[in-house]
Amino acid sequence: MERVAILGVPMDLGAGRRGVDMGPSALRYARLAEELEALGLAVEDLGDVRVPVAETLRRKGLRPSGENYLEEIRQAALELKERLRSLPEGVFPIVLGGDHSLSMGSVSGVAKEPLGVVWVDAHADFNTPETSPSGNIHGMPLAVLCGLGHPRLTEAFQAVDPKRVVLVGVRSLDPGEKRLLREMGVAVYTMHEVDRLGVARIAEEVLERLAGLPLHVSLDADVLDPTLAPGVGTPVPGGLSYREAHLLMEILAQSGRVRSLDLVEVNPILDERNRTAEMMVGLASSLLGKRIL
Ligand code: HAR
Ligand code: MN
Ligand code: MN
Repeated sequence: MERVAILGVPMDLGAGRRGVDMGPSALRYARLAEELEALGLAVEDLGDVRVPVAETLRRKGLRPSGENYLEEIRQAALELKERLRSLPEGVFPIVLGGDHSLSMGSVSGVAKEPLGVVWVDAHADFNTPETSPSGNIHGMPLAVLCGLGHPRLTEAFQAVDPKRVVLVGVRSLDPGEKRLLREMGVAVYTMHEVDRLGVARIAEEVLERLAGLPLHVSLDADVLDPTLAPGVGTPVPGGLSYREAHLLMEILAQSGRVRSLDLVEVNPILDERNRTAEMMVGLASSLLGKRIL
């Protein structure tokens, strides 16, 4: 029986608005563990990584230079990294967010060997302090993982070759991000490609491009169309449909190569009766092998 470890990161310090710190609770309340157990998986919830309470830090962590709460986020992501490093071989970690800055810790934590990263997001999260329009670190983690950004972050979390990263579902990019993505040669399937090619073809291309590598999937709830997933801080119209999102998870699951997963950016304050968390739990089930027939 495959073993799954759940680890929460109740952090919203990387986001521009409050509430994603409650995402891990919402995902647990949406019966993540029970749904996975129903698939025959052995699930253990390891609790949460320690994250400082935002109200104890307000103002203190805000930087005019544009990387808000850098040290606090770094520390939480480092703890996540260490906890993932110490998991026994063969355990499949699911990290619950929390804002997407935690993925600096999750990806670097699982990247003991060369790894392919599938970043499923309306955004590319490829800003640096210089290109970020907001100073919010949740817009920067993929750049950091590829070695770009604040040295305090890249020295701790650089972990992937940009050629082994694929973005899917993107529809909101800042000008500096576009330039950096091109310069680094990151593969980007925007919603334009989703419309033109379809998710099935894209998923096959992703598996081909990352051939032979174990895969980490980082799933940002805002990749979904906001009509399906209203509980996100930065909704962007024109996202993945219910079936597009599930089909992507199903095809990745069938490859047998996915080793770890992030479920991030669920904001229960902005949600409707927890439907965004429920949607994310459904997608996690598909990625871990749930089949229609
Ligand atoms: N690109 C914008 C910024 O850097 C918005 C970043 C977005 N938010 C997320 N991450 N939810 O995917 O400020
Ligand atoms: Mn994101
Ligand atoms: Mn996003």
